[in-house]
Amino acid sequence: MDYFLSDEQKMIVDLARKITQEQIVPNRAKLDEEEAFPTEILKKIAEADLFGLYIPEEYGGFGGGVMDFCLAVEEFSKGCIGVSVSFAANALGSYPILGFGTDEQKKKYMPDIASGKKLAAFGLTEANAGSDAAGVQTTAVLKGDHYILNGTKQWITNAGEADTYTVIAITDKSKGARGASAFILEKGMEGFTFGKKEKKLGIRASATRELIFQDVKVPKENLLGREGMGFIVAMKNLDHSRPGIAAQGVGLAQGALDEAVKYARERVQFGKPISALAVIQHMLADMGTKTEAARALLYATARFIDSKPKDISKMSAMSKLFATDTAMEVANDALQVFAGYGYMREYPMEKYFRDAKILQIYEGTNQIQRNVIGAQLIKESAAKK
Ligand code: COS
Repeated sequence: MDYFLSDEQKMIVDLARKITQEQIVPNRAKLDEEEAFPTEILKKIAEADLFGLYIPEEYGGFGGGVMDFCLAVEEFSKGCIGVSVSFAANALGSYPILGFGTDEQKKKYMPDIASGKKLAAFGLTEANAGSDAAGVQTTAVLKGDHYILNGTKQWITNAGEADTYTVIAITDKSKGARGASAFILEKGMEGFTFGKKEKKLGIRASATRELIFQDVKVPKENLLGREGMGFIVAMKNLDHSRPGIAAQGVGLAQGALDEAVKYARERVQFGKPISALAVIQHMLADMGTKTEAARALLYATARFIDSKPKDISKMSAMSKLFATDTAMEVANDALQVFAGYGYMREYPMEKYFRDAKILQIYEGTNQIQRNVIGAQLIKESAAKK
């Protein structure tokens, strides 16, 4: 299928594919087994200059957009989403700075993120603020030239590995969602520590930890936007980054499908390859059709966002919902094609299957995506009257 990529975009795909084939695929089982962060692979991604794809040139990036970023994420995800999420979380961690930071803040933080010298992470989720993002309890109290932060963030991707953190905290409890504010924190600030590395079902190469704030003194100039804008910063951040999760879904589905087709051609039962059986062909046909549909919706959404429309929430949520439900279904069916062998750890199918589940959960469960889409459809209908 030709999606009319530009020459630069084809180059991004080639570079990312090479890293996937040469670095990610040969190392993914070991990284998964050892639950080891993919530091060396991220270095290769930095050497290929792919960290700055979505970052404007004036801040050290490539000057591209969501589409360019998603193309790279999709390729890495064909190999391993434990690796690709460690790459993609940088966009989630840094978009609040790009979207709401001052020129000074962008100049200070973005070039190191664009070069891959420093990783970024985003801190929104807490023990009691998951789907209910407005339920954040971490507080930020202004005292002189500093905000004093107290609280704990949970399940933060890249926590401990990243140097730059964008964090949502409450500055005015009485105002609900409008009482939240966004801040830039740096690893090493006094009172800012990390919890233990979480043990997970899948994406075991990625690092997930708590962010713990005990009287952390954050300079006033690290506030992003204005006080009270934190919830909007978080929502707009998710609107921009959810297509990246869709790209993980498309890549994972394609990776699992490719393995299943190859296996079906090689596996002989009843005196012929199982690929000759209609039942297998039909499973592959459904997997291929859904994956291509997910890709088409993702690319349309990414290009739509790059055209800078006013409201992107609905399309962003649709692409995340469809691609990640597809990834779960395709991983399930691909494992079924491998049957008993698929259940064994020496084949990659059980890892695709374990990894796929998180896609329906992080950056908003797929139930939350349906809430966002449904609410927007109703709003659009009401606006027509
Ligand atoms: N862009 C801009 N503004 C937005 C917005 C968006 N995408 N989404 C909501 N807002 C605004 C609303 O317009 C509303 O503004 P007013 O107060 O002026 O009316 C305000 O923000 C509150 O919105 P709403 O009432 O819809 O908030 P809810 O508390 O009901 O929450 C959901 C909305 C469920 C969509 C939100 O909490 C959410 O996305 N949850 C999932 C969080 C998530 O993805 N977590 C994953 C971990 S982060 S990696």
